[in-house]
Amino acid sequence: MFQNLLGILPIANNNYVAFTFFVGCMAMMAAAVFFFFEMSNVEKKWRTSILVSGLITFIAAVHYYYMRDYNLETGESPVFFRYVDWILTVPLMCVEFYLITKKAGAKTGLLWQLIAASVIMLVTGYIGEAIYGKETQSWIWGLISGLAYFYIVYIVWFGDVAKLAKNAGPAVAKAVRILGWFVLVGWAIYPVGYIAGTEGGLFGIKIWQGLSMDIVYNIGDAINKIGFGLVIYALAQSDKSPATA
Ligand SMILES: *C/C=C(C)/C=C/C=C(C)/C=C/C1=C(C)CCCC1(C)C
Repeated sequence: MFQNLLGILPIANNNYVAFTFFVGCMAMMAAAVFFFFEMSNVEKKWRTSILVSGLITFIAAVHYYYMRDYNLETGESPVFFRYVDWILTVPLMCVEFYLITKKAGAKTGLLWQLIAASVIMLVTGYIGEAIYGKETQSWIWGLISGLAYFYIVYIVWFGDVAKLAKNAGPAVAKAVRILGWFVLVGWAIYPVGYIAGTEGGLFGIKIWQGLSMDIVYNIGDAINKIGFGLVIYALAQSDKSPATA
C-alpha cells in the first residue's frame, strides 16, 4: 500500500537526486518570500541587502524548478541550468559584500574584482563539466576555477573586504567574519561535487566517486544561499541604528 502510494509520485522510485531538487526548490521559495516580506521590518539602510538576499533565493527557486524537471526527464545532471543559476547568484553574493562594507568606504572597484573572480571561477568550472567532464583533463579547469576561488577567499579574509569590515563597526565586522566562514567552508562543498562528478576531478585521483554531484551541489546551495541571506538578515536586525552615512 505504502509502495503504491509512493509509486504515484513521479519523484519517488528512489530518485533521491530529484527529491533534493524538489525540496531545494521549496526551501528557496520559502526563503525568498521570507526575505521579501522582512524588507519592511528592517532599517531603511539594510533594505537593499535584504532585497538582494531575496533575489538570490528567488532566482535559485526558479532554476531549481527547471533543474528538477530536467533531471526527472533525462536522468542527467542539469549542468547548463546549474551554471546559469550560479552565474547570476554568486555575483549577487559579491554585491552583498560590497553593500555591507560600503559604509566603511568600499569602492565599486572591489565589487568588480569579486565579480570578475567569481565569473572566472564559474566559467572555467562550466567548461570543465560541460565539455571535459568525461575526460581526465577536467582537472585543469577545476584547478583554474579553484585558484579564482582562493582569490575570493583571500579578498574576504585578508584583502579589502576584511580591512573595510574592521572599520564598519562591530555588527558588520561580525557578519563579515561569519560570511567569510561561509565562503571558506560552505563554498568548499562545491569542489567536492566537482571531484565526485567529473572524470579528472582531482588531478585524475579517484575519490568520492560514490557521491552524487547534484546532491552535493544541492546541499551546498541550501547552506550557502539561505544561510548567507540569514546572516545578512541577522545583521540588519542587530543594527537598528538609523543610517549615519
Ligand atoms: C549559490 C551558489 C554558489 C554559492 C556557488 C558557488 C560555487 C562555487 C564556489 C564553485 C566552485 C568550483 C570550484 C572551486 C572548483 C571546481 C569547479 C567549481 C565551479 C564547482
